[in-house]
Amino acid sequence: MFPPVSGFDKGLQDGPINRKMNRHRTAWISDVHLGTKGSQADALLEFLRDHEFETLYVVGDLIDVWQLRRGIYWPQEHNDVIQKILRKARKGTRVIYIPGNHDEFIAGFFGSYGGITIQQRAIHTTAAGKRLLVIHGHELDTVVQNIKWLAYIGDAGYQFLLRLNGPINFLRRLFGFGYWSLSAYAKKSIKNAVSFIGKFEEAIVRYSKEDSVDGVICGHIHSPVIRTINGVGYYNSGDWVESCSALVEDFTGRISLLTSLHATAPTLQESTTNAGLAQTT
Ligand SMILES: [Mn+2]
Repeated sequence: MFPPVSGFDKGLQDGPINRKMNRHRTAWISDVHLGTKGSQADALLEFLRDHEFETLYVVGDLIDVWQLRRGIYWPQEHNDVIQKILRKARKGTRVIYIPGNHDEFIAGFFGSYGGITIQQRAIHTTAAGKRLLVIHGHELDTVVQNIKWLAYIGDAGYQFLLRLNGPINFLRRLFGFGYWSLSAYAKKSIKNAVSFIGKFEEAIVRYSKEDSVDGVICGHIHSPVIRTINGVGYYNSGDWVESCSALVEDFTGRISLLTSLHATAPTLQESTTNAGLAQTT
């Protein structure tokens, strides 16, 4: 006779025994940059394993095609992330994929595929009835690059620069330049970084006014935060290169930012009953 193992049935479904499954109405992740050495795919795998969502937004730059063109880097964990997202979609999570600038080839596949929808932007309605615009954020690059001129050229210039964003990057690609990276540019100096993050946040909030939304959710600048700017909610889901962050909405409509979700256990020891308990942070 074997002694009964408590919690065994619960643990069979997904992941190790006693691992706590967190349920959310919605989650947003962005800037995973699969295909680059910096991508913390193992951390994201843990997050996807330990959290369940009714809806998962992938807010751009899941795969870094710009980097892959310089040489293929594609370890197993990067495959596993894709598989895990597809599996969630099969199991009932509604997945909405909004391509960014590093995975813009995905934009050639707008449409619905089973549980996955690929679309340019989304309006998300929270459980509390708030309307939030969801975009990656690279749409604002030309505006932010030329922010100094905007004071002189006003609103018409703003609209013009917005429309220039696509063509400019098309030309850059045609002539073999990489995508102009706002975050890489900003990182050149702390002073630039602070100023550019601020300019980006203001620019995207201004952009969202056209949709008369209560807030905007984006990624792109790898700078996770929730704040209010000019009465509009600004939510940035951050990245899985440095901050390992995600936005989650609970069933009352409250949105929180989870950060530092770095991988806790590189090699899982799924056999011991107490393994899950020791990992509480
Ligand atoms: Mn981006």
